[in-house]
Amino acid sequence: MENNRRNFIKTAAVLGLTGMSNPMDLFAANPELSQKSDIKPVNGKYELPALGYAYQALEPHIDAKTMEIHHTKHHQAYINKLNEALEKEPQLKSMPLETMLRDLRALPDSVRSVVRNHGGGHWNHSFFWTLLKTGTKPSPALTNMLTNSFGTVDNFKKEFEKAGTGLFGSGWVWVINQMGTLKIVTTPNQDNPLMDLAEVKGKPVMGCDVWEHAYYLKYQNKRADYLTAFWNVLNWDQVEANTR
Ligand code: MN3
Repeated sequence: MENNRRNFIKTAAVLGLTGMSNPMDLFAANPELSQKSDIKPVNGKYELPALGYAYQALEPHIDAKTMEIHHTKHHQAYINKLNEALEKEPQLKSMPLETMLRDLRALPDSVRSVVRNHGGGHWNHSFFWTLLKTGTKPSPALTNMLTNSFGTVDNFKKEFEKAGTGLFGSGWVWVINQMGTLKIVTTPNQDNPLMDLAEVKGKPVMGCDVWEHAYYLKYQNKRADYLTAFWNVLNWDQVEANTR
């Protein structure tokens, strides 16, 4: 009984139904998400990871409705398409997603573009959710890294925003770690810097989804405003963890 009640509260919070002022209290870090680099199917199917926070947790910077649709519709759709494609090549189900993305050229023609687009979508969103949290700031160590790479933290932000607004169409802005130096890169669609076909390759330490579905409800066509607001919800602690 007690367990059912707890599960209900948890589910209600995830669905954004409780209206609690601090939904983070209900959640510990989600181990599934922290293992993002080893995303694998469970019983033959990739699954939608829990966010680990409520949809309204990022208000007012990213609104609850956007988060809910982005997670349950967009992210889920990438997973569904990926699962569907892998039915054609079931031997790939034992391979971590990241391994497939790093070597797309080695995949059978029948699934390569689906793994690139929808497998990329699954990896990118699983990574993105872990980067969202209000109330953190760059530690002295991360500030040092950013200063060494971009002059100042403010300049880093400016360059990141410029890359995001300058990206034509749908895609992602990333920060990659190249042997201790951080670098800003962009990718189209659901590509990412892990992929063998990426123009600039590297390990992502952060990324921002600049598809319109990530911001349109609240910001409409104003991608620049979304990118400015993004700094309020960036989990700097996770960014630092990703540099290690
Ligand atoms: Mn998206």
